Amino acid sequence: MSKFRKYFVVLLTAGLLLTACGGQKTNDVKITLTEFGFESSITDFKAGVPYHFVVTNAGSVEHEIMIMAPLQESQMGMAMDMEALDETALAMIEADELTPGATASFDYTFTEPAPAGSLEFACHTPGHYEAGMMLPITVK
Ligand SMILES: [Cu+2]
Repeated sequence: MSKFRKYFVVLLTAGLLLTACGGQKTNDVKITLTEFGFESSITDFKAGVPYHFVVTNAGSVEHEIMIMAPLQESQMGMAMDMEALDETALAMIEADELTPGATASFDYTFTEPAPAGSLEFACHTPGHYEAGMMLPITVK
């Protein structure tokens, strides 16, 4: 191998490593919960990108956050099975970790695109979703 070739291989390897690291970059998402709504620093996400969600409850009662499909009218109200609901969530932080003033975090990478209307942040503490505690998001 000539000197030039060795140099080229080193450059190529360095380039690949940089590209790999670039792909691993985690994006912080800041979310604030109130009565009754979500504020999020990002609502348009990209599939395959790792996100670090930092969630703060700025309200005065317990809240939770779930990433899931919007509920149908028929699923709302008292008949809702909380455990079945939890299983449909892509990711969540339960209410006991989000007491008033608390901050909790989780990491999540969306695996597939979600067009407008198919995914949202939602709080399913009884009555909150019905009070409007949801925020539509999209994934490209
Ligand atoms: Cu809530």
